Amino acid sequence: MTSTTGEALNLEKVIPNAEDFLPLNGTDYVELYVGNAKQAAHYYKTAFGFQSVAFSGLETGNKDQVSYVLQQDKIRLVLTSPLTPDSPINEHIVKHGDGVKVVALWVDDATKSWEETTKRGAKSYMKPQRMEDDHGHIIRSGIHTYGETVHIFIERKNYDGPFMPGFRKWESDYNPAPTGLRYVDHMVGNVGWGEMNKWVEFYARVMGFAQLMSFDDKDISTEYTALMSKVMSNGNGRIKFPINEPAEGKKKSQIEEYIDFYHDSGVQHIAVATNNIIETVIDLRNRGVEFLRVPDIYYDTVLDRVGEIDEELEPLKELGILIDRDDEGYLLQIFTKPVVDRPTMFFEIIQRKGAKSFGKGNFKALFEAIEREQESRGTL
Ligand code: TYF
Ligand code: FE
Repeated sequence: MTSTTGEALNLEKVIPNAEDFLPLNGTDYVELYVGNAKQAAHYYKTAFGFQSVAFSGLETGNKDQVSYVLQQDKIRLVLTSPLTPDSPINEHIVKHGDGVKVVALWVDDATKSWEETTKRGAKSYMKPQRMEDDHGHIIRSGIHTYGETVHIFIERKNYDGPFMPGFRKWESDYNPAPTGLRYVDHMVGNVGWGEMNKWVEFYARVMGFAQLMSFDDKDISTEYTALMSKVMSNGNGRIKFPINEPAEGKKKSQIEEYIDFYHDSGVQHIAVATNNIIETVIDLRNRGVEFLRVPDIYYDTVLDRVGEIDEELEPLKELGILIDRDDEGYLLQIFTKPVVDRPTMFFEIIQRKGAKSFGKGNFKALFEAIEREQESRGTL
């Protein structure tokens, strides 16, 4: 398997005609274990513009846990809280705080997905199981990945309900407008010291992913902190998982800070795509979402680096949106502050205009902005 530094690779050239033993249609849902799912659901509706879709809890006969399902275009979020002291979800929350438990992947055959991955060494989380109701049936199965995070494979070709059996449609009178978020572009995992290659190999061997890019500590370091990152992608490019590990610097890497507070490897950021980042970010800001900011001087030279772009520079500067270019085009991106109590999970808003990369040209300015946040928390 080949890799380059910071350059996008054409996967078809990397694995010509390779048979995909794990065809993936996309991200099915992302499930967070949270302390108060009702309030978290309100936050994702109000602040991010997600729509109410489905519910499971006491009213549907579920006495163990409560889940709210929210959706915005192709992005589906599930927010789950325990209802009893002996639910294992409690332990997850005690250890990690609110965070991503499940990155669910939409497949045509959940049984085959489980068989192909477990026979290549994945640890099973859930054997293939069929669940049915009036709307048909789904089949799901699951495997463990880094930390306590899991992948659940969802086969829903014989199902037309709002989410899956066990859930019913959630009709709410409170429906804030969407903010233009469209699909999950990538989801990033932070893993412990020296563990990046182990998880890169896991995605290659167990799930048939290929490495798109690699960034070493020389690419990703400021005067003070460093990290390393490799981007893994499935064959059709719909699922992209960068994996970060901390690297040695004068001060504490943001990845180490994450691991210190999450007490484990876990999902660091969910990058969501928009077709109009300026409108989306104005909307999100008006709804109270807080973003990281780079110094204004970033905008003095950015066009020398990225060349001509369709957007006016002034609103990008006003909002703190970052710009980068690769061989195929450019991208616009911005990062929220952590959206949970601990300095762990955050969102990236991204608009791609041809570029297939991840914003390498912004890493230094971005990581210096993160250091200022670490400084303010006393964790640098
Ligand atoms: O997903 C990426 O690789 C980019 C860059 O802590 C990035 O969004 C990498 C690490 C990080 C924040 C952003
Ligand atoms: Fe990202």
